Amino acid sequence: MPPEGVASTDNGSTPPRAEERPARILIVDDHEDNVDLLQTRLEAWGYRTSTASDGDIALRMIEQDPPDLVLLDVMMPTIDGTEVARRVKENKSLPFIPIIMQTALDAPEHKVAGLGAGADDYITKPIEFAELGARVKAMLRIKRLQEELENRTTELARLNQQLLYVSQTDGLTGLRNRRYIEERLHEMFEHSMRLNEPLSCVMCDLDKFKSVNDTYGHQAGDAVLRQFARILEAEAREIDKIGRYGGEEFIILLPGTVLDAGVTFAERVRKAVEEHTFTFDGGSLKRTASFGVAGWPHPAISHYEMLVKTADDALYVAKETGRNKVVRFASDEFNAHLETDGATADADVTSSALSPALGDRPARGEDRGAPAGA
Ligand code: GH3
Ligand code: MG
Ligand code: MG
Repeated sequence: MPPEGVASTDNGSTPPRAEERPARILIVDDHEDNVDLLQTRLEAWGYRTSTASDGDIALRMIEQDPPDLVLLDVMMPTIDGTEVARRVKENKSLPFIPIIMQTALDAPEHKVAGLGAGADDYITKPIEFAELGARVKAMLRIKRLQEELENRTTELARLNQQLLYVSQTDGLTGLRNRRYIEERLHEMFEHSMRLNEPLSCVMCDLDKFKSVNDTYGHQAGDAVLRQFARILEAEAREIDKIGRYGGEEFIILLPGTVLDAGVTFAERVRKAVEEHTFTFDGGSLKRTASFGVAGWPHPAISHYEMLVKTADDALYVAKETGRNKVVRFASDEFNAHLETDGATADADVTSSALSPALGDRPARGEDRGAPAGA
């Protein structure tokens, strides 16, 4: 009989392969003679065995050190085999353990009860050894397939997690990428409208960043971007969403935050950037950043895309009016700039989100490009 889980010839004389330990079978029977007989035969086939003389002991052994298969007698004192099968199959902390019930030939109801309780197969007494060998082998094959399936499922879930992370993350800074932020923004905006909760959006962009690359090289530029990301993380709250929106442009979504508080946050970040000395391999440098802040509720903002657009417009004004500053959407400064910029926008109408002056300029997104490694 060539048993499963043990490489062996039909007479079971070949020792198990070294890399694969032979399957361990728990024999549960209250008749010592039966136990001895089964144990001798299974061990002769190369399996490892352990034995239990009643259901209580069997359950304890299974829980402590789950065997690969249980050969389970039905009629036993204390807990009978059907109950043992039921408890083993109910215990979700256990791996899949095939159970073969040993039932009396004249008690078909035992087969029905055993299979109903979760046994995987049965064999009738007196036991025909050729049949026992075949059934044990078949059950161990199923167990191995089951384990392979579980391993693959676990691996697949791990890979899916990894894929999800990569698809949402900016490779250079480790921040969320634009796609992720836009998805969250959509959700957060809907949520805010539903619960009438404020939501602020900060767009920020490093000032004269191109010159970092031009003067110190791209590696130094990358180092600055990474450090800038860490400053944003240090200043934001756990619930805020920080993302890299483009090359050297970042976005922060601040749920439950009114425009004033969004401006305070941006001002704090601005100061932190101004005070920070960026270091890179071979040197250090100082840089500043500009910020545009918009917040819902605002009459000009009725759609989540408009929240980003208005923050971006404010950022544009911050750049135009000197950099290293925070500009609030629809503030006096914002509106005054639009007027000098040749727009007809009226601060009270607050239609500037879509004003010709800002609408005509090249969309900031166009020169953003895809961030390296995003
Ligand atoms: P401004 O103050 O108006 O924002 O000027 P700026 O130089 O920061 O802006 P500009 O748009 O002229 O240049 C942005 C530069 O950012 C150009 C691009 O090469 C650089 N950049 C974009 N992504 C990366 C990146 O991943 N790594 C590095 N090192 N540079 C990047
Ligand atoms: Mg019995
Ligand atoms: Mg810039």
